[in-house]
Amino acid sequence: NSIGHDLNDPIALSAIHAGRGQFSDKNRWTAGVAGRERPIVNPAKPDDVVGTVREADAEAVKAAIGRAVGVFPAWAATPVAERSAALLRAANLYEAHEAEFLALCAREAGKTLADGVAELREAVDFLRYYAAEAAKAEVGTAARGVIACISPWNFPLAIFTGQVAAALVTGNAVIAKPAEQTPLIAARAVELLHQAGVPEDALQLLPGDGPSVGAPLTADPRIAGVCFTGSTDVARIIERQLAETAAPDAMLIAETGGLNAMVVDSTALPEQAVRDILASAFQSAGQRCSALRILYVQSDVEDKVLEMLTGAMKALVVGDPWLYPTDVGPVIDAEARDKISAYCKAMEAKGRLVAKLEAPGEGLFVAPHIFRVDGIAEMEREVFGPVLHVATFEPEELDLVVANINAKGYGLTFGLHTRIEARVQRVIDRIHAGNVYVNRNQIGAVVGSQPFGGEGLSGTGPKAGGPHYLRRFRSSAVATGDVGQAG
Ligand code: TXE
Repeated sequence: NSIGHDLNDPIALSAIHAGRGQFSDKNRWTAGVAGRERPIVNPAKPDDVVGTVREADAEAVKAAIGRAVGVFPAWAATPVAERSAALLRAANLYEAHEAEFLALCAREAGKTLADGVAELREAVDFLRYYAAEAAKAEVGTAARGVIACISPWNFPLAIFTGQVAAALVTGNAVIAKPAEQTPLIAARAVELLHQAGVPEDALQLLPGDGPSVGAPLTADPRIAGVCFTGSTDVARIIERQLAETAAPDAMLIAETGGLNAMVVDSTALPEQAVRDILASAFQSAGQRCSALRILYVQSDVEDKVLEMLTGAMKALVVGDPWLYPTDVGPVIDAEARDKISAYCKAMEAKGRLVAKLEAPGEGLFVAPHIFRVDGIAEMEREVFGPVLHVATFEPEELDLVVANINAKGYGLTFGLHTRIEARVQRVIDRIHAGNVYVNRNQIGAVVGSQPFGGEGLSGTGPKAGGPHYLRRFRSSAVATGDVGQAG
C-alpha cells in the first residue's frame, strides 16, 4: 500500500495493533470542560471500549468562541507561509502516527484496514494540498474570523482534517465539532496539529452531539461561518440558524448526502462494471456519501450482469475490520444497524430481494443486500449502508433515466459504464451531479485532481480538494451557493 506497510505481514500487523489507544491518559481524552462523559465502543466488538470522551456543553461553547475571537487577529496576521508550514509539519506527524490512526479508524469507526489507509492518505493530502494552495488564495482577501467546522463520522479523519486545514491555513480561528461517534480520532488529530505549531486557541475541539454542542455553536452571532458535512436535514437546520443569528455575509459550506446512480449499458465490459459496482456500493459498508445506491442496467444484459454481480458479492468477506481479508466492516452504531436492518426486512417482505450475505452474529453488522426496484422515483432517501438497488432500462429510455435521476433533486455522484463515446457526452451534458465517473468506480475525492462536492440537495459547493475551496474561507469570496459548480 501507499504508506509502505505490507498488511499481509503479521509483524507489521502486530505493530499496528500495538498502536492501540495511545491517548494522553490511559484511553481517556477530555475536552477540558466539565460535560457529560461518553464511552466510545468498537462497533465490531461490543466488549472493546476504545476510550471515553468528556463532552462540551453550551457554557464551554461560549468560552471557546471567546478564546477563538481573542486569538483570531494574531493568527490572521501570521504570514501564510507560517500557517502552511504548520500544516506541512502536521502532515508528517499524521504519517508518523499511521499505526495509531489505523487502529483508531478500525476501533472507533469500524473501518477496514484498506479504508483506514485511504482515510489517512486523504487527510495527509488535504494538509499538503491546502498548504500549497493557500498562498494563491491569499491575494487581496482577508480571513473571516471564527469558523465552526462540523464533521461526520464516516470520514472521521479525512473530512475533519480537510475542513480544519482549509479554515486554518486561510487565517481563520477554528472550533471543530466532530461527530459524537468519532471524537477520539479527532482528538488525536488536534493534538498533532497543535504539536505542529497551530496555536491551541486557534484550533479548539468541542466534542459532543448536535443539539448540545453543534446547535449553540452555530447559533452564536460571533461565528463568521460554518463548514459542515453531514445529512441534508442538519444542513437545513444550520442554514436557518445562520439566517437568524449570523452576520449577513456569514459563510456556509454544506456537503450532504446523495441518491447516487450508475448506468451500465450493453456495451459495457461486464467484469469491469461488476468490480466497480461492488466497490462503489459496499466499500466502507456503504457509508459514503458518494456510494452507489441504484444501478440501472440495460435489460438485454441484465441476467448476465446480475449473475456476475451476485456471484462476486458472495466472495466479499463481512467481519472484523482488523483482519486483512475483510471487505465489509460494521456500520457505525446500533441506531444505524437497526434502521438499515429494518429497511432490508421491509424490502424482503415486499419480495424485492435479489441477493444478500449473512452478517456475523456479534457486533453492529449489516450484510450487503441487493434489492430490485422499478426506478429511482420509488426511492425515498439514501439508506446509509451496504444496500444496493437494481433497476433496468431499455436503450431508448436512457434520457428518461437521466431525467428521473435529476428529478430527485440530489446531485452528488453518477457513474456510467459504456463504450459508446457519443453516449458519454450526451449523458454528461444532461446529468446533474457534482462528480461523474465513466467506466470506473464511483468514489469520493482525489485531493488536487478530483475535487469533490455535490449540487442541489447534495450541497452548496465549492468542491473540497479543489482550487476554489479555500477562497470561500476568505471574506471577499462570493456569497453562499453561487459557486456550487466550481472545480
Ligand atoms: O449526520 P448528521 P449523521 C449524511 C448521510 C447520512 C447521514 C448520517 O446522508 O444519512 O449524513 O450521518 C452534527 N446543529 N452524510 O446522521 O446528523 C452532528 O453532531 C449543528 C453525508 O450522523 O447530519 C455531526 O457532527 N450540528 C456525508 C454532524 O452534524 C449538528 C457524510 C453530522 O451529523 C446538529 C456523512 C445541529 N442541530 C454523512 N445536529 C457526506 N456528504 O460526505 C447534528 N449535528
